[in-house]
Amino acid sequence: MVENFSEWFHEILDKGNIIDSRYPIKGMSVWLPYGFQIRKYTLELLKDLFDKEHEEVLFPLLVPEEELAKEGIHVKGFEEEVYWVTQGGNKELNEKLALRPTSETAIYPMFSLWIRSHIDLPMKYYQIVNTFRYETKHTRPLIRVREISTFKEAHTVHASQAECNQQVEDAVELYKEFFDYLGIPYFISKRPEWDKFPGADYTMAFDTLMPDGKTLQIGTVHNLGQTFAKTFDITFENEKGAHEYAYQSCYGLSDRVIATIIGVHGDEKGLVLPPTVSPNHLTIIPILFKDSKDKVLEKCMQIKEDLESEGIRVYIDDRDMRPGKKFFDWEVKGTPLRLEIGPKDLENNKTSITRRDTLEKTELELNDELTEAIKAMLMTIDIDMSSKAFEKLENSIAYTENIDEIDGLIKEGKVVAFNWDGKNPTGEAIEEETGYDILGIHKELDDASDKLCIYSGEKAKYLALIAKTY
Ligand code: 5CA
Repeated sequence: MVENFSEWFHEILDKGNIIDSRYPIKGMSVWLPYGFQIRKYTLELLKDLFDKEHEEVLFPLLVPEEELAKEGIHVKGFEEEVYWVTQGGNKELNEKLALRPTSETAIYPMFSLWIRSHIDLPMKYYQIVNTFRYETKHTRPLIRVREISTFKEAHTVHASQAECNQQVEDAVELYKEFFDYLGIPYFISKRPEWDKFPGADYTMAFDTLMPDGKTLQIGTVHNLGQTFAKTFDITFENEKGAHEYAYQSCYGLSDRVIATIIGVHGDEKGLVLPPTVSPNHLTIIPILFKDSKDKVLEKCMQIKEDLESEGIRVYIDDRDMRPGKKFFDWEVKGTPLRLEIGPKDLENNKTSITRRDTLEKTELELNDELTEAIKAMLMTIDIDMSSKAFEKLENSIAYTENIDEIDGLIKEGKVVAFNWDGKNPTGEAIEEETGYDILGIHKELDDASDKLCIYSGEKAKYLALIAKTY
């Protein structure tokens, strides 16, 4: 799988009924029913986290050229990626309209109308929409797409820089919680200057490691300071009656979350879904023979009802086909637990359950304790999948003080930690010399530290990470 991650990934998207990327526009795909359900449960999880402190809104897809062009640095960052609508029917439009690549320029003119006083703040909105980016790098389903079909973007406005900085920290915590629920391990780094979001003061990024040894940016939190407020005239009257520009943050996740669930947890047999987002927690495969069919199915229904009353999602696969084929199907689809039950099991009052993550088979009594036993198994799967993934990520970090070792380590599948003086020219020279990307600042070094920058030999300020990235 590691050698052939790309092939494996495409095969899983197809066999797992996740998405069909044969849609006749490059970089755009169709969500299939099973994939759509995984997407749905993932969104539910995120919405639950957002809804505690954010309110959901929905802005239009189109952005007038005038608004998009307002924030100079921002528009420069996106100008080569914007899709334009120039005609309505046969008529040329008076003003070109952009398909949002992200929604700052759609949302902030409205913030300018809505925000008047410190009483209106903080404002914390989010929306889940599709965004469009004419990516010029090699497109890959879910990973680098031209229609991001599930863009979760939050935009917040605050009355002080301190509160805004706190929001950035809170957003990082929120994303940590979200990825923890999914058992997706991450590195958090402060992106280097040259790689921050266009228009932001600074960007905090989450990266995970994919099975091919490349890191994937799976989420970003941006501190926008007052830059956009100045451009879009977002002001408020503070407690002293003076007018001030507001402070803003924004943060986003994309379809990459699903790509990571697939890539991080999957194995050579297919998907391995964390229970939290799996369409079925447990799939029952009845072993059916003509004379005992009704009895077996009746038992299956009873088990299903018992489990569903405890919030466990159950599917009975009673298709008319060989059980072996069904086992194989559900292995590919990564259902966390598979329960088999046939006439013999009914006689012995037993059933066997197989865990997808470890492929371990356990016999259980068909009694009142079955539901509790299954609940406990799901919890164990959740914990085990997560620790396995986090452990793998931690073991992938290698430290070096010799720039010549970076290439070899990355080729072994490592993410490399090194000491950096934090200066832009040094960072860019390191990227140039190694051919890899600096993810950013992993940790600040102690003032008393005597570590030297791997490139300049000057006193190092940070422990930074460098990797082969998507
Ligand atoms: N407005 C901000 C925050 S909402 C923003 O657009 N940030 S971003 O450009 O960094 O995008 C947010 C996240 O979307 C990125 O961290 C990355 O994980 C994901 N992403 C960006 N471009 C693509 C793409 N073409 N395909 C899939 N995911 C993408």
